[in-house]
Amino acid sequence: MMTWKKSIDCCTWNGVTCSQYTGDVIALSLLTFPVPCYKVPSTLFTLPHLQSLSLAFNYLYDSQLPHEIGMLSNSLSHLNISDCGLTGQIPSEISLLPKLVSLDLSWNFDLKLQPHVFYNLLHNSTSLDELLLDYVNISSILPTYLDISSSMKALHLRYTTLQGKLPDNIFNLPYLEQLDLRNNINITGQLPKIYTNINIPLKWLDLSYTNLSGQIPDSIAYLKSLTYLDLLSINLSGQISDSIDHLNRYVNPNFQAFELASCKIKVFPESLRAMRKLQILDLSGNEIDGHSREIRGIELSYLDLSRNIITRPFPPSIWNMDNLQYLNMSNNRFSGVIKPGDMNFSPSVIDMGNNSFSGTISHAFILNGNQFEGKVPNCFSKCLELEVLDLGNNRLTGAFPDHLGRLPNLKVLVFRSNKFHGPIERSSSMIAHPFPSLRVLDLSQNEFGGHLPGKYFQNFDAMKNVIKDGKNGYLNLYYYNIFYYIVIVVKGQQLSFEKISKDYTIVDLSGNKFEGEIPNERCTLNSLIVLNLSNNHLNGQIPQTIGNLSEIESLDLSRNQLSGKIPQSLADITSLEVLNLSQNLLVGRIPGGTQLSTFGTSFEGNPGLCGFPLPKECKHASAPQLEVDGEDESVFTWKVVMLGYGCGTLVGLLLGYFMLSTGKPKWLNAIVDKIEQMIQRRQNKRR
Ligand SMILES: *[C@@H]1O[C@H](CO)[C@@H](O)[C@H](O)[C@H]1NC(C)=O
Ligand SMILES: *[C@@H]1O[C@H](CO)[C@@H](O)[C@H](O)[C@H]1NC(C)=O
Ligand SMILES: CC(=O)N[C@H]1CO[C@H](CO)[C@@H](O)[C@@H]1O
Repeated sequence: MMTWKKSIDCCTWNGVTCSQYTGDVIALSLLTFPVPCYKVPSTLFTLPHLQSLSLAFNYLYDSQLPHEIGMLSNSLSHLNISDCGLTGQIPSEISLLPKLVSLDLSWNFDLKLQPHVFYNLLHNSTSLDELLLDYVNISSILPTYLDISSSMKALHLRYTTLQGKLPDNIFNLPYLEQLDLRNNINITGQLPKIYTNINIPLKWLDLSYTNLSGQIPDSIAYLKSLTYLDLLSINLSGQISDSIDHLNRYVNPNFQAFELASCKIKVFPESLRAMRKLQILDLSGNEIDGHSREIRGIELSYLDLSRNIITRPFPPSIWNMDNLQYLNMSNNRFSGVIKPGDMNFSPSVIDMGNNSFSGTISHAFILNGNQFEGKVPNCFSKCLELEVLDLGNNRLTGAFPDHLGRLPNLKVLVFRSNKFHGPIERSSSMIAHPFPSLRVLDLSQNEFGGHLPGKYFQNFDAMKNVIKDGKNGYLNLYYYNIFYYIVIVVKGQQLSFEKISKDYTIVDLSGNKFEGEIPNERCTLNSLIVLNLSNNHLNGQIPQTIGNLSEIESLDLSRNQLSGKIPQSLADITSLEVLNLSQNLLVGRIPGGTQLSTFGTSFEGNPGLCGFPLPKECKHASAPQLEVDGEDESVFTWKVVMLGYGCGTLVGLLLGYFMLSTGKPKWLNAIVDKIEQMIQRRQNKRR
């Protein structure tokens, strides 16, 4: 509302529409408030002629939808408060808005709707033509006979914890065009038979992730308007392929989406060939091992054949699908060579992981876990939208592809376990502001060498000055409804993440050949949470300024040649949960009286170290090193790294990591429970 100044006519404010005739405010669309808003502003309900109110995608911090919504009963026709963090009960006044045409309260994870209000909305709101309640907790039992007003065209009830048998008349609703009951795992029963072939207007049917069983009735072919069918993960038994091919025979050539994942299908349904307008094809998680000839000649924008047992060479016709945005071929046994130039298009997501591809890569996104060889091609530098590049676990060689530094949106870069070599920074080829958005850098298990990449660190703007108030949101690793994962080692465990907090960053340079000192810089890394420099050739002392890492939770410097004594400042970091200094050349007394003594095995393999928790007692002779700490020139400290995270931040990590770690950071406690719920729901949803 910052743009709203009192002096000018309110009808000219952003998002405000006034009636041409009366000058009354009739529509308000507050797509993202410029400032966080803590509740639904009650003044909104005093606009007596308001017809349309949209607050979607604003975060309203746990506020409730007030009863005052009833004050708009004479005017309100469109209400959209989706994805706003609303909580509590939806007031019953919502079903007393006679002019309401469209109601969208979806994606508010803690919102509840009482069953009687739900039935009123379905039955008595005679103007309502779309009711979108995805993720609202309704918990009511579906009636055997679904009695909805004749105006209703779209009913979206994903993940609403509805229960009971699928109503017998879902194919008998004369006006309903969209029915979405996805992810209501307590809905049981079978797909009802259809006894009439009069025009059934149903275009969109999503019954995925419900507990339906039985077979697809042949009469499903009567759904002549159907263009979107999603029966993903339904426990259908019997001759599923037969039913599909029956549908195949009667197939509506206008089909746009065909999603039959996890349905035990063994062959590509032949009817695909007839679906010339198909956009979305999801046959993932089946038992298909055959040819994919049937998808030739279709212009898909979404193709998921993952988790099958396809052993064929990769179908080249896919490379000619100009509109393809999402391609998931992972977890099959596709073989063959992908040649540079094969892929003439740039999908937002490609996942070809866990196959048996060989050859060089041309253009890709997530290609983790193949056997790609060769260099990272330059064509990536054209992917200006690229946010995540995971080429981990391949056999890529060559120097660090520093042209990636030009990608303005690249946030996650994973090169783990390849055969890259050489220095990361070559002053000759440094671009001015490399990697401005990078937050997660995993170059572990390669053969990179030279000094730690201080210049890069200096430029990682997205890792600096992060205000960790939990409000920065997440980089979601999903596209459409599909989630993919980034696998990273955190606190010694390999974890997979589907969502990355924008607050956190991680740098894992372990298992390389980096050499030289960890230089000193008098900056603060006060937000760093995870840093892994283990298994390199770093030498010199652990700098006194390490104490500036006041929030670090996981620090692994093991298996280097670090010398000198452990600085007291390290011992003073209270946030440390994992510390590993083993296999170095450290000497002297382990600072006592602090939590360092709880890191039992973190000091092993440093013959010169003594004192608790090591069994070796300290002799007085080992005291002299004490004087070495200080700020004089000879002390090696954190220059590179500090420079890098530049007075700002190398911050910790990902949501999953917080969920799995026992000690949640204090500032996160307030929101973590809610996020856990969300994740749980999403995980269930994925299931
Ligand atoms: C650091 O990296 C090494 C090698 O990649 C790994 O084994 C170790 O578990 C990591 N340390 C932590 C604390 O995550
Ligand atoms: C510390 O690192 C060493 C070598 O990398 C490893 O063997 C050991 O298990 C690690 N110890 C702890 C406590 O993580
Ligand atoms: C900003 C900050 O905390 N800087 C500290 C970094 O560490 C050195 C040495 O311990 C301190 O002198 C600085 O004050």
